[in-house]
Amino acid sequence: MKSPLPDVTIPTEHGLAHVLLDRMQKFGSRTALIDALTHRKLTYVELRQVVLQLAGFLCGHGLTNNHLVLMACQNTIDFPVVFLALSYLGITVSTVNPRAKPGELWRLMLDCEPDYVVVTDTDVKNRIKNVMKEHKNLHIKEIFIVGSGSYPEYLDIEGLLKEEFHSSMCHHQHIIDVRHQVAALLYSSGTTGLPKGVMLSHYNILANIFQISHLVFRSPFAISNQQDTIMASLPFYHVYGLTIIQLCNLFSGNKLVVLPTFNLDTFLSAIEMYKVSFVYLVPPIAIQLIKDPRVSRYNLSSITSLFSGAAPISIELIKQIKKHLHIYDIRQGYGMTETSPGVLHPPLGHVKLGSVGIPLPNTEVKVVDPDTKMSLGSNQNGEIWIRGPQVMIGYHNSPDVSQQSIDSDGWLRSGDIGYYDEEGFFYIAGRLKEIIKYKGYQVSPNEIEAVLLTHPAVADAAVIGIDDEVAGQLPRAYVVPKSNHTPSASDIMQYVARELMEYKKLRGGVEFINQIPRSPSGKVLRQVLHQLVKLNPTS
Ligand code: 4UW
Repeated sequence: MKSPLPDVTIPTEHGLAHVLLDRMQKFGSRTALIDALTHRKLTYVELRQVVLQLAGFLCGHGLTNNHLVLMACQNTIDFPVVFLALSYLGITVSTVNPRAKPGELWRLMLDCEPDYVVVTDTDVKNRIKNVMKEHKNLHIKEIFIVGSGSYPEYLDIEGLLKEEFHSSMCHHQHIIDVRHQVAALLYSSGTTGLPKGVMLSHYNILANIFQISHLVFRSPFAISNQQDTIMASLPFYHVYGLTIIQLCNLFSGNKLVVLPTFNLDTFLSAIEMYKVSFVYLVPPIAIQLIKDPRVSRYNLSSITSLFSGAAPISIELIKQIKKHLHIYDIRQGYGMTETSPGVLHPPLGHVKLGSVGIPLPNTEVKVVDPDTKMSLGSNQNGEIWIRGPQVMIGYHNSPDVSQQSIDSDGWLRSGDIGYYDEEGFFYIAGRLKEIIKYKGYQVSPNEIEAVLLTHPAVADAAVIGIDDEVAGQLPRAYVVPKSNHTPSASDIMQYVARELMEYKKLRGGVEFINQIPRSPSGKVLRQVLHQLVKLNPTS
C-alpha cells in the first residue's frame, strides 16, 4: 500500500549536515539544546557555528571522508555537535552504547574498524584501550574525549565556542555522494543472527527527516514561531534517539532538553523545570508514569504530546495515561534501524487507538503471507514488508544477509507481524524474527548463546524472549550442561552478566534441558521452546 500522502522532495545535492546547518540559520538565537543537569545550552546560531569549528579542527587534524569514527557517547548536548561535524566532513559515524563490555566493544570494532573513537568519559576510553591492548588487530589512531581539556585529546566544545569564528571553517566540507555514502553505521540484529552494521546513507536519513517532518510536526517545512520543548532522554546512539529525537527536532527548530541517562526523578524534574511539551518514550517509561508514586510530586501539565515507539504499547496503558495524566495526544510510530527508522506514523490529528498509523510519504508497506509471499488484504495478519527511500543500503560486511533481507524489487522484510484496517491504518501484532526487545533495547539471542557456549559447563544453549508486562520481553536461556557438570542457574546468569551489558541479563531465568530442539540443518527451533513456556507458564 502506497502512502496516501503526496510525496516529499528529498534533497540529493548536499549531505545531511549541510542540509541541517542551512536550516539552522533560520532559527537564529532560539535555544537548540539544553543540558537538563548542568543547564548548559546552545542556541541554533551557536550550534551551527561550533559544528563548523569542530569540523575545521577535525579536518586540520587529518580526518577525511575515508575514515570511520565510532561514537561511544552518553547523551550530552555535544553529541549532535560531534555527529554533525563528522557528517559535514563526509565521515561515516558508527555508534555504540558507552556501557558496552570489552567483548561487545571488540566484536563491534572488529566489524566496523574505526579509525578514531569519540567518548564522553575516561572510563570508556580506558576500556577501549584495554581492548586494543588485548587485540592487536584494531588500528585506532586516536580516542577523543568530549569535555574540557586540551586538544587533541579533548574535544572541548565549550572552549571552541569561545574562540573566534572564521567563515573559512565552512570550507572543509568534502563532496558527498548523498545516495551512496554511508552517514551512519548502526548495529541491529535484523531478522536473525548477530548484530550487524546497518548502512544508512545521507539520503536514507535525510529522507526520513523530511518524511517525518511532513507527518509529525505542526508546520513541517515552514518556520513556525512556535517551538516545542522536547524531552531527549532516550539514547542518541540508537536510531530512535539519533534520527527522530535529535535530527528531526533540530530540523524543526525545537528545543531539546537532554538527559545523559534515564532516571525517573531527573526526567520528571526536567519536564517540570523546562516545561517540556513533547515527550518521546518507550512503553516501560509510560508504565512508570502511571504506576510510580513519585510522578504526583511533579507538575507535568506542560506535556501536550507523548510519542512512543521501539516496542508495542498496549491500548490499556494509553487509556490509563489519558485518565491519570490528562495527556490526550498519545501517538506511536513504527520502524526499525534498517529504515532510518520511521515507516508508519499517525497523521497529525488522526490517531486510532492501538494503531501505529499510515505509511510515511514516499513509502510503500505491504502485508505478506510468510509462506506464500502473497500480498494480503485488510484485517489479515502477515509479515510487514517496506519499500521507500529510508530503507538501508544493506548490512556492512554481510552481502548475503542483505540480499535475504531486501528482495530484488527493493522490499525489506521487517520480520514483524501486522495488519491494516479498511482505512489503511496499520497495527503491529507480533514478531516473526528472533530478536528480543527488552525495554525497547534489541537483544540478539545468538549473541547470548555464543557467550553461553564459552561457559566451561555448558554443552549447548538456546535463548528466547518470554513476555513481560513491564519490559516487553525478558531473555531466558535453555541450557544443556556438559556431562558430569551441574552448573547452577545463578552461575549461568552471573556469567552472562559479566560478559554482556546489563539489559542482556537472563532476567527470564535459566532452564536446564537434555537437548536443544534443532532443525536438521542445526537451526534452533525457537517455536518449540516457546511452546514449552506456554505449557508451563510459571516455570
Ligand atoms: N510497536 C511494536 C511499535 C514498534 C515495534 C518498533 O531497535 P530497532 O531496530 O528500532 C527501533 C525503532 C524505533 C522507532 C521507529 C519509528 C518511530 O517512529 C519511532 O518513534 C517513536 C521509534 O526500536 O527495533 C525495531 C523493531 O522494534 C519493534 C519491531 O519489532 C521492529 O522491527 N518495534 N516500533 N510501535 N513494535
